[in-house]
Amino acid sequence: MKVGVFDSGLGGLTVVSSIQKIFKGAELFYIADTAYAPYGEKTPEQILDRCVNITNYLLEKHEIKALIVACNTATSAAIKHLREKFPFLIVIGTEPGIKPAILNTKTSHVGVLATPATLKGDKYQLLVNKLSSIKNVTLYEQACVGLVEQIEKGEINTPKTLEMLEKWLKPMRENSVDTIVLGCTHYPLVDEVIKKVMANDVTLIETGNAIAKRLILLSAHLGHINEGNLEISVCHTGEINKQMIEKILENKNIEVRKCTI
Ligand code: DGN
Repeated sequence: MKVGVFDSGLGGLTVVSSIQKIFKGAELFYIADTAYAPYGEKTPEQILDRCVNITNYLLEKHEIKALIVACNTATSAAIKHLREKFPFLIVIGTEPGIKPAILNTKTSHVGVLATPATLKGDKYQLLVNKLSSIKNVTLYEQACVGLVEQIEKGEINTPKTLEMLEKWLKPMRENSVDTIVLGCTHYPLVDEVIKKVMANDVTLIETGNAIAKRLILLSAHLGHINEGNLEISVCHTGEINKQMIEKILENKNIEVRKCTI
């Protein structure tokens, strides 16, 4: 079962990691579109353009049967169009786990961390409106400008990252937020720092597991007979952060190639 996965950088590997844990028959082809990161500050048209080019590349080179947009920002800008343009593909997007957060919170105060593009997108607003009838919850939304870049540089527990998170999380900590939605696939990589700053037993909601389960469900009819495999390609001319990749996937034997799309 050949599955293409992509993100604007290494963040989508958090989704790959979840898939590898429960779907052993997936042959994964991951594209880290680092040259165009961060998507969060691009226009919807620019993001859509990249998504279409990457999908065409994955289809031509690897004949994928399913595509995972492992990026909230790209899902918001492009998922509808990708489903229309590639109707023969299983296309799975990523969206902030607002529903599990609403169901989890005891204080009815929920934090949402995401990129500016995700929070501004119609898709996010529709999701929030749709879920507002479940329970009356106050949302503390925070656009984390610059956090993706920090993570891509491997600056996880550095004073600058800590300072950024301290500023964004302070209102949440002071208002009894007990559940925070990680609305960007990069953010699980700073989960420990977020917990440290919150200084309470905050629950963090990420989406990798839900995506992995959805992939298994939607692809069941295709049969999964192979062993599973992972190939990582990075669209980037600079140095590749191999250490970060190994850390996310808890594996030191990963081959990483460069590609141009
Ligand atoms: N991992 C992407 C997301 O989930 O939105 C980051 C997007 C970006 O490049 N800022």
